[in-house]
Amino acid sequence: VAIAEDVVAEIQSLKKQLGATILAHYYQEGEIQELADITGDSLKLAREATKVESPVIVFCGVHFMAETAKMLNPSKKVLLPDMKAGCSLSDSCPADKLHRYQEMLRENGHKFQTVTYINSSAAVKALSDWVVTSGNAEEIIRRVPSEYEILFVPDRHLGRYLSEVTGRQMILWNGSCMVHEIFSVQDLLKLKKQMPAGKTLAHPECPANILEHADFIGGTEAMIKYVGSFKEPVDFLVATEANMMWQLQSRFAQHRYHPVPGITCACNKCPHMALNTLEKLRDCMLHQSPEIIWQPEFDQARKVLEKSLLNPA
Ligand code: CIZ
Repeated sequence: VAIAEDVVAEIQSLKKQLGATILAHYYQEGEIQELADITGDSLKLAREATKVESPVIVFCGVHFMAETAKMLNPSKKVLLPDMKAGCSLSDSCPADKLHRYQEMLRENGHKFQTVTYINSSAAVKALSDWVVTSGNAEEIIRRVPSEYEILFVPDRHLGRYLSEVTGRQMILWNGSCMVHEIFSVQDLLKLKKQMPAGKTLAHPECPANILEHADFIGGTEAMIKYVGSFKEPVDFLVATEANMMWQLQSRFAQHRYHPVPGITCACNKCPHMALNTLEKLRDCMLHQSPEIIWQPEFDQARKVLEKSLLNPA
């Protein structure tokens, strides 16, 4: 405990020294969320990043999120505590493979727009017409003119769900999130039996066999709104990255939160998000590294991000 307190004090002092704003995703450990100036999902954090006036942004999240912050506020130094904090969805869709696939579709006469989940690299965003998050995907898909087919990348589960709720046919990329893909249906059904009045929250990155048992389907900001609508104590069964429960607990302490177990784990956490620790948060400020450096593909990706995230219809 004493060591953690020292690190927290060091982080606070470095933050002042550098003039840093700490942004943290809801999937970070509670001790990191607690230290952040702003917590949020990727949509909220992307929008907040554009408003940061301090010279340094420390992004506690994964690589594509820090990259997005840099693209939307290029004059800032953007630090990420661990450069290896990646994303299985992003890894499933390399830009050269997507480019070849788009060419193949065009050669075969498809007229389509590419709608890309934010969990992707800047190079993939640069090949896209739109970037969506779980928070704005439905709205953006409704903006795609109906004469176009939609190529949705890289999350096939989110794409299937969005296709169902918007009624739009989609060509789906075969990617998935390593966290949301492995919730155990059997364990969820057991929990529901133990708590028949409980409410199940599921993220739309989960496969259909989990979503079909959910009382509420939505991204993390939507989950917060939904949970906040209950005044009396409720048992919530939570099928998203387990650190989300810290955020829910800190806002709505009257409820009880139960993680839906993964197939191989009782509490399903993202190993990439977990690479960021308090010590690495301190060290990245101390050394002003690792830093997100501007890449040539950022210019085009930035245009797609601005059109999609900062200009609501
Ligand atoms: O959009 C995000 O931040 C992710 C990855 C999940 C969510 O729903 O917040």
